[in-house]
Amino acid sequence: MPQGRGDSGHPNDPDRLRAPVKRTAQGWESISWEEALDTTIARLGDIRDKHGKDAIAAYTGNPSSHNQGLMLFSELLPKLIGTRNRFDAGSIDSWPMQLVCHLMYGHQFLVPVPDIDRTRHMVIVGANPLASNGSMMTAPDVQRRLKNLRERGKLVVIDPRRGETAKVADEHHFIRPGKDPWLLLAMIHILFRDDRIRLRHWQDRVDGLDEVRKIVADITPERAARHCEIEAREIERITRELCEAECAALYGRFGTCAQAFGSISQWAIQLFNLLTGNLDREGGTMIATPAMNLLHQPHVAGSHARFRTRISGLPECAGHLPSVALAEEIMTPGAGQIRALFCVAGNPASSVSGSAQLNRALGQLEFMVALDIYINETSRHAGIILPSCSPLERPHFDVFFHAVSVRNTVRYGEPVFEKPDGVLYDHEVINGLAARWAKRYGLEFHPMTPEAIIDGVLRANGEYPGMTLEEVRKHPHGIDLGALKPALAKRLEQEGRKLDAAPRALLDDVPKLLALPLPNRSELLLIGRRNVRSNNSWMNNFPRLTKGRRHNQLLMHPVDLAARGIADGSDVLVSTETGSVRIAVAACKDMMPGVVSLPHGWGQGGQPGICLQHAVTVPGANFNDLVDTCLHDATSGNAILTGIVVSVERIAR
Ligand SMILES: Nc1nc2c(c(=O)[nH]1)N[C@H]1C(S)=C(S)[C@@H](COP(=O)(O)OP(=O)(O)OC[C@H]3O[C@@H](n4cnc5c(=O)[nH]c(N)nc54)[C@H](O)[C@@H]3O)O[C@H]1N2
Ligand SMILES: Nc1nc2c(c(=O)[nH]1)N[C@H]1C(S)=C(S)[C@@H](COP(=O)(O)OP(=O)(O)OC[C@H]3O[C@@H](n4cnc5c(=O)[nH]c(N)nc54)[C@H](O)[C@@H]3O)O[C@H]1N2
Ligand SMILES: [Mo]
Repeated sequence: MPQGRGDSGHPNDPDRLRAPVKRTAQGWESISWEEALDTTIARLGDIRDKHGKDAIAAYTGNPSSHNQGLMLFSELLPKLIGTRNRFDAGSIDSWPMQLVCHLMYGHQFLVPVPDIDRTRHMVIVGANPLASNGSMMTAPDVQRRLKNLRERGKLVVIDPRRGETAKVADEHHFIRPGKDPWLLLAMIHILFRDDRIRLRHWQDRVDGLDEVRKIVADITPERAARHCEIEAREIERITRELCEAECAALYGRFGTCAQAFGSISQWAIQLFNLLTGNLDREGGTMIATPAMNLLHQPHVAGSHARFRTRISGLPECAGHLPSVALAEEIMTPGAGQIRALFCVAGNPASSVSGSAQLNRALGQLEFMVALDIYINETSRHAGIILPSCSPLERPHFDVFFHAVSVRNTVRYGEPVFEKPDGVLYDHEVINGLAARWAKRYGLEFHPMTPEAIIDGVLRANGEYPGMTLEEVRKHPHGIDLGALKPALAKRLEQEGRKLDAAPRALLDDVPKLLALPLPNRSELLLIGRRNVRSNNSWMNNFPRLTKGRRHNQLLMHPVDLAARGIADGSDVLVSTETGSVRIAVAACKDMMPGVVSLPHGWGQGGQPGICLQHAVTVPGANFNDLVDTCLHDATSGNAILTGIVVSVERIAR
């Protein structure tokens, strides 16, 4: 192994693709950009001509949100093609949150962010910012910020695992996975019961409060406690303390999105902040008003259920379809069947539920093109892979994450390394494809650069006069535009609308939640976790990140291990009706008894065709081999990736 390999990230990774490759009977072959782009469009065009535009699907992965070229360009080709089969990683992540914001506030990016620097009381439900660095809450050095918060007030974490953030909190409560809606709706029940509603500036600006009151009327803390396994008197106290704090913020992320009824959880979180007078208030939760203001873009405001997937009838959200439906849409014959995939910075074969099924589906596509830097679980199925610069070789402007930042900020980061010869930026690859498609179909197309678009949006934002990209570039460490300010009520007023506290799509789902039987306590439930040394599925090829203490075992409480006669450190078989994986188990008193935890994004080893020399040697298992694609949040179609019923067995020697 070369000295220092991987020390500076992707530029040194010997497996990183630097030129386009095509799959041949003899293996992968490097080809020129001309050939790669021409062939890709010829193949996609032929499929479109024969089977129609919906026969080409697009999938956009998570790194797109962290990449200016992809944030601004990944939709370009799918839109030119005109396919409605567009999927994204948001639907295995945050759709419930964005959908709720769209339904309540009218825009999917009107995401209230905890005012972490001023709040006096923060309750975190289903997020672990110390591992994730925050999510839909851009909070650099979150550890220091939480420490300061604790000096001012109190931090409470509600999580089935006593994880990194819970350990630095004042208080932690275990909760039964997937049962947050019970806790959160009971907290709202208490507000109505005890006359604790404080609307402040929202008075007369909210519709639907009566419906909310009615729907929580029977969700008493006692009833909720039997589902979520937090005692009723603790639910009362958590609620009371939030109400009595001078200002408070309730924040929930991945754990409360990718769960059964994730949309109801997210709705209840927004409602709670509203009803305690903390929404749109300093020290509570507020929307960011950054220099790059996506809120001025009405075409990205979001939408819901305007059309549905062909087979299972799952709803679109913001024009995209839920990724849990991708496999069946490829595998089920008939009009509208997907036959080609344009996969952009995504690894659905690892990251989406039902990995085994999706791998089979991807293998049966007529053609797939992957914009990716690696040959991994997903791109190994491609006919052509189009690589791009590594994150350190391109400039970076955070198109999205300033919009959910805990302060208003703007920054343009210059590349750390020079762009290598012959390597293209992601947007250049997409422009090359779009130009060819436009030519083939006689469509109009004018290539742009991310910088031109960003500059245009900065200039159009009247809030920060004189803000241009040139100005931002003069400040390599970024410009701090100040603390968040209340802006949501004003915005709704300008739009002549009220906040919708009781969107029909959410109300309609509550009876389904209430009809659920009490949990079966003998069931073992699987949850995930994140670690600072890995990022979803694609950072496992760096020896420096995978050496030392292993962090991807199955964590299990000693009581659960003993009940099954399993020894700490041994290999176990984790199974569901969908699949099973073999993995080492580690005893962990930080787990809630009855709950086990396995991180996602692992298990490259033993799979044919993956060209990640180091990652394939790292032991691990793919969580999503265990998850059925039929598991989704009914309102949004988001995948359920937590609270999965599993069995864990000793492997006989
Ligand atoms: N069980 C379980 N499943 C989960 C989760 C979980 O917690 N548990 N988390 C979910 C979440 S939150 C998310 S966001 C998804 C992620 O799902 P995906 O976005 O589908 O998967 P990633 O693992 O992030 O893979 C990203 C891909 O992009 C490539 N890539 C990285 N950088 C670049 C770049 O700059 N340009 C290009 N062109 N390609 C690049 C990588 O090589 C990799 O193939 O996974 C979800 N799946
Ligand atoms: N180092 C690192 N950072 C990352 C990522 C990464 O892979 N690695 N991924 C990035 C991405 S794509 C995202 S979306 C963000 C996610 O950011 P976060 O939402 O902060 O992510 P997680 O660390 O997955 O935290 C989810 C927490 O929910 C808990 N949980 C699981 N199920 C339940 C439940 O049913 N109820 C409750 N109350 N809690 C539950 C888990 O134990 C975990 O502590 O992180 C981002 N940052
Ligand atoms: Mo994510």
